[in-house]
Amino acid sequence: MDKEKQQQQFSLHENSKNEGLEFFRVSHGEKLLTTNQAVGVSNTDDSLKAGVRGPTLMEDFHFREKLTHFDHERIPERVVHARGFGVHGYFQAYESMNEFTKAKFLQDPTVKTPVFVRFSTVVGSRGSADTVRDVRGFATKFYTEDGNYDLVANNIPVFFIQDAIKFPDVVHAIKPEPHNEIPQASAAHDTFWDFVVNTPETAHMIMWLLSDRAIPRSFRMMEGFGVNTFRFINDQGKARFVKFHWKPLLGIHSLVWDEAQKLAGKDPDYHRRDLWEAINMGEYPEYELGVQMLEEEEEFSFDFDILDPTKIWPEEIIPVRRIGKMTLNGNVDNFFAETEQVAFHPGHVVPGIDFSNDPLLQGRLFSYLDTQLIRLGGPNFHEIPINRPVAPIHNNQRDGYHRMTIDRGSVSYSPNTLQGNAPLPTPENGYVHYTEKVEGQKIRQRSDSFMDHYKQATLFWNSMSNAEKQHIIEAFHFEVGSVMDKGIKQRVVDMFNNVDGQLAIQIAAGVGATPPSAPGGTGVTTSSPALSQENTVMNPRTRKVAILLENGFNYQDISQVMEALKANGLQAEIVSKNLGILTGIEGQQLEVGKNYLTTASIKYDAVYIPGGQQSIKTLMLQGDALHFINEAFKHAKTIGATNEGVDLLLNSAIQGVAMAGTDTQDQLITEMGVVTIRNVTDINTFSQEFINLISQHRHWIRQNKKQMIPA
Ligand code: HDE
Repeated sequence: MDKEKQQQQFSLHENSKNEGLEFFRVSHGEKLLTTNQAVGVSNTDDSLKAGVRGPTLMEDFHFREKLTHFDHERIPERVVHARGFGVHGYFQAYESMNEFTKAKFLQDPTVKTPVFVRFSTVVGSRGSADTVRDVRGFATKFYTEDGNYDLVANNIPVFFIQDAIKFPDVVHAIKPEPHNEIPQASAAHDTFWDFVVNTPETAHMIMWLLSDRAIPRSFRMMEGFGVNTFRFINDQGKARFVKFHWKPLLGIHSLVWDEAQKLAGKDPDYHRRDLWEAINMGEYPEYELGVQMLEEEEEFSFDFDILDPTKIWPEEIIPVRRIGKMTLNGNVDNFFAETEQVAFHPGHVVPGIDFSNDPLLQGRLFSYLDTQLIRLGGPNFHEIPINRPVAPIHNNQRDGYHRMTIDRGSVSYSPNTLQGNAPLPTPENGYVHYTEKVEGQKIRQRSDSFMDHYKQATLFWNSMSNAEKQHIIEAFHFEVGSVMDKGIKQRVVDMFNNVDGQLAIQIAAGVGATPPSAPGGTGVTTSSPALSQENTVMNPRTRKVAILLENGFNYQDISQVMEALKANGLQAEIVSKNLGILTGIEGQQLEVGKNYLTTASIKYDAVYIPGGQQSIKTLMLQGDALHFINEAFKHAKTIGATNEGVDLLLNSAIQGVAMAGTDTQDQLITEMGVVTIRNVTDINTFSQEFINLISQHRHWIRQNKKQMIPA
């Protein structure tokens, strides 16, 4: 690397990581084919043979190189979080956090620190589906001027276990069962629930895992949580406990279970495609970085232990302060080079951020480097372009597999006089571990303060809306209903009776177990509004609307709605029986985006049916179109129809559930998230109402009607 390139790489600005990567990027278009030794290749389709029908010759170095490289082009997938998707971006602080931390990237609001984020699922293999019920990983690497800082977070704020020594157990239990490798990417099997009923500390996390949080609508619409307790250290050396949060500006939104399952088949790449497309369109996802801070003296002020990773710090008690914003604005050039090879580690901290004694965090500090040594094949993976800090590296570490750096000179030890003892430690600026006082006997024991496993699970349950509660019960019915062992099912009921009596009764009813005999619950009656998705930001931007259309459509209807959708940042796509061009009543032409084979209602947030007698007549005869509407209704999505379009809804299963009076009246009617209007040319009020309904995400008022809809 020449000096000029080096300089560029080390000056910190929004683009400094990108510039560092530029050095390694290669394009192959309009280039001549060579071997890895840069020798020109004359033919890559026929191996060198002794006679046209004879055996292949060993001396065919091009054949050998091509096959050998291919034979070795897989590396082990991550033991957890194997399936992921990475994107570039930058972070900018809102204000200086100097009072609390000396971390450089949190000092100057004019500085844009480059980041790389990898979202992931935990349980499934690399090729598994995106929309499975699972925790999502949300790992961020900040390339700061003081070195790399990794915030290795999840979208759920608590964890299954309290001590890292149990991590192999929980992962073995939840992964596919070892004898037959079934099921893929799912907790719905005996070994996992066997572990749960034998491990009461999982109760709180299970409530989150079975809630809507575990089936996000988009990576762009979920929170991130550092889970473990860390420390902020300021330049006077004062420490405070801190928990990290990411808050998505689009709000927190989820799929429904039936939709998530169907998407897993129809579009296993649903989440990565959503993120890829949003970034390509310039709709950059944004997340605010939030911190909850506690003074050291407050360590014992709560009825939970602040070091216990199965507990949240309720936001109403310890507020989240939003201290900056991350914008994700760049897709990768190469999935393997960037997303697959990136290596995160909660132990990658910078001065100003330190650890706590959270026993889960302590174990994590060992595990990440250890797993990466084998996954990335040796100790030099920090030299892989995506992992390189933008700040310079100088030390006496040498050699090992895949060493790229050419370290000059004879000195690779310290102390030395030959090089003036360089590279020199810097006591003033270098990382100094917080001088926490610790004393105690060596002991394998859990602290008594970690022993309550149910109170916050009750708090979570209390905080859910009726619809969210219903989803959790249905998730129990699916997950525990998939368990074969009757004893385990019964123990699930008994265990969750400790959380809430009604919950346990309802679980029992769906899984064929006996309702609990003892009264349930913890006595906790409070709730935390921050936990319910019902209280999140409602924003229609980037939502996708399917427009069902055939020849003979009313152009006036569709053009007005499409314009309004575009003006509000929503996406519209025409769906029809066949791809190609459709013609309106007055000859206007529109291109079909998808047919019923290449898409489905589950890939949209809303459905619109414009008027046009002929178009509607054709649609009425299409089972696919009616199914599309029924399914969208069942999944609680916004549905809109104008003029003759209303007749199509009256032909669907919605009729009788949510269409009272629609066939006779002309004015705008909204019922259960279905909006209609007839006999009008100006449908501006309709468009506004339609968008307003879409911004509400889903209409749970239909919750009890969904059984009536055949879809
Ligand atoms: Fe991880 N975790 N983890 N984890 N984790 C890994 O590291 C581990 C935990 C998280 O996109 C592994 O490089 C232990 C909590 C994310 O590359 C491994 C324990 C949280 C990712 C590992 C935990 C996480 C990982 C596997 C309990 C949320 C994906 C591959 C003591 C705060 C990062 C790898 C990426 C990955 C160990 C628990 C988040 C094996 C031992 C809690 C987002 O080292």
